[in-house]
Amino acid sequence: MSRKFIVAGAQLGPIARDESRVSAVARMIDLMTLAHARGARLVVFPELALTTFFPRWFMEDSAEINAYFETEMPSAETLPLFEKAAELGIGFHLGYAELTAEGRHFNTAILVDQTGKIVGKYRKIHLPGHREHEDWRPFQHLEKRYFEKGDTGFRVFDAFDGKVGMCICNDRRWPETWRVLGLNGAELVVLGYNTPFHYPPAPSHDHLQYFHNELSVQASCYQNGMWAVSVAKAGREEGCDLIGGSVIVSPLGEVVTRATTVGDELITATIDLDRCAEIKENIFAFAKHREPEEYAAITAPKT
Ligand code: CDT
Repeated sequence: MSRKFIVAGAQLGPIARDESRVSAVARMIDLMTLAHARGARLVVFPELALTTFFPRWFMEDSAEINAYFETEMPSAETLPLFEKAAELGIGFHLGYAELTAEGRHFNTAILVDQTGKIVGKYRKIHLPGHREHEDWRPFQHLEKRYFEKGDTGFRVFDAFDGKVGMCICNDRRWPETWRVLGLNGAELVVLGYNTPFHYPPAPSHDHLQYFHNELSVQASCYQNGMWAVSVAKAGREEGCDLIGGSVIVSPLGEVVTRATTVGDELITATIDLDRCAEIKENIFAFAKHREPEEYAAITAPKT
């Protein structure tokens, strides 16, 4: 049985601070409908796709903070996305801010199958930025303040006739993310990101933002023999420029397709999960060629 199918990345342009979830979901439904028209079985939405990227503001009031979080999924506002997916028979990946019944806050993503059922959940592990207000910055990056480190690990889910893993934004820069997903058998990794073009701690790196984005995903797909659909929330959001550059990358590390705008834009590609074997059974055949006894430093506690 062929494991070839079409996947889509649904890049979103900016979401204003006062834009409603209903409006964001309507934009996603439009992109999902287009993805279906192009024959896609799975459409990938960005990180924190239901609201503006709120960690750019320092907030102390818990009601104000919690207003950006979802206490149920689906909710009244997100249900139409699930219903549309089930109607069209298309799966999706969605990033959102999760507030659990126990009051825990996570930067979360889910994988939904072609019947509209949640089949996988991931909570972001590598949280970038800082905890306190830093007034020298033109904008804040307070993920360490608003989220706790994810507790799901890097699990891989049986879906879309293959093994599907997830990570979120900053996770994509860490080789450990992909290697653990690879060791868990991932053949396709789906992820979303919100990456400011300007990096205040090292502004001399700004011109390399698109390069580092592709470098991380391409190297990781090649080194672990997997496909990736990596999708931005992009454009000038509340005065802060977010990079676009959504890509679909092959297990050979090639960019198969790339977004050309910083707005709402759909990218699609045909992927064949069987092609992962070209890498997994050859140059990076883990069982044959890895030397884990030499890698203890990777899991030693940080100093
Ligand atoms: N959302 C997210 O993780 N963004 C980070 C910005 C890094 S700078 C604090 C990223 O790695 O793209």
